[in-house]
Amino acid sequence: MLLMKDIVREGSKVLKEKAVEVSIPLSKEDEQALIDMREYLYNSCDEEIAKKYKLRAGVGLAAPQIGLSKRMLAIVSPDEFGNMHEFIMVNPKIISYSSELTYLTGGEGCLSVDRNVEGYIHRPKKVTVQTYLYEDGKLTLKTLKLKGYLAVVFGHEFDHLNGILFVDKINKQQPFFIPDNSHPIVFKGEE
Ligand code: UDB
Ligand code: ZN
Repeated sequence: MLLMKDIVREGSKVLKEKAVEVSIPLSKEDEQALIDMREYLYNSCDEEIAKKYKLRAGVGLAAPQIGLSKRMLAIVSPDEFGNMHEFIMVNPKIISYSSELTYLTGGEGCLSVDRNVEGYIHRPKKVTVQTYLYEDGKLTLKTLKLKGYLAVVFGHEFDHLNGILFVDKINKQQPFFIPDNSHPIVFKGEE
C-alpha cells in the first residue's frame, strides 16, 4: 500500500515535468500504479486506516506524485452535494472548458506540498474530458462532463500531468484577487 513517504514532495524534479502518454493496453506496472493510487484515496478517507498509517485525506492523486511521469490520475471525491464519485483516468484530454471560472474559498492544498499557501486558484467551472476510464479492471474510452468541485479536483490533478503545482498559479501580487467571471464553490450545508 502507498504511504505518505511514497508521495513525492515539492522540490522534486518529477513534479515539474510534462508526463508522457500511457501505452494501451496497460503494462502490469501501470495497472498496479492505478490500483495503488485508487487504494490510497480510499484508505485515506477511512478514518481508522488513515489514523493508523498517518495518511492525509486525499480526493485526488496524479501518477507524478508517486514518482511516475505518466498521464494517469485518480479521483475519489465527493461533489458539493456530498455524493461520492470515482474517476481513474488514463491519457485524459480536455475537449472543452467554460470561460466561467470557479474557486475554493479556502484555497487549495496538495498532498505533495507540506506548507500552507494562501490565495485563490481560479479554474474553469465546467470541463469536458475525453479519457480512458479504468473501471472493473478494464479501460473504456469515455467523455465526461465535470462541474464545480469535481472540475476543480480534475483541474488540479490534470495540472500535475503538465508539471504544474497550485502554488505556481496563485497571483503573487494579489493572491485573493477574484476576476468578474469567477464564483466560489458552495458546499451543501454551507450556503
Ligand atoms: C487533496 N484534500 O487531496 F472538500 F471530504 C486535499 C489535501 C491536500 C488537503 C489532502 C481535500 O481537499 N480533501 C477534501 C476536501 C473536501 C471534502 C473532503 C475531502 N488534494 C489532492 C491533491 O493534492 N492532489 O494532487 C488537494 C485538493 C485541492 C483542490 C483539489 C484537490
Ligand atoms: Zn496536488
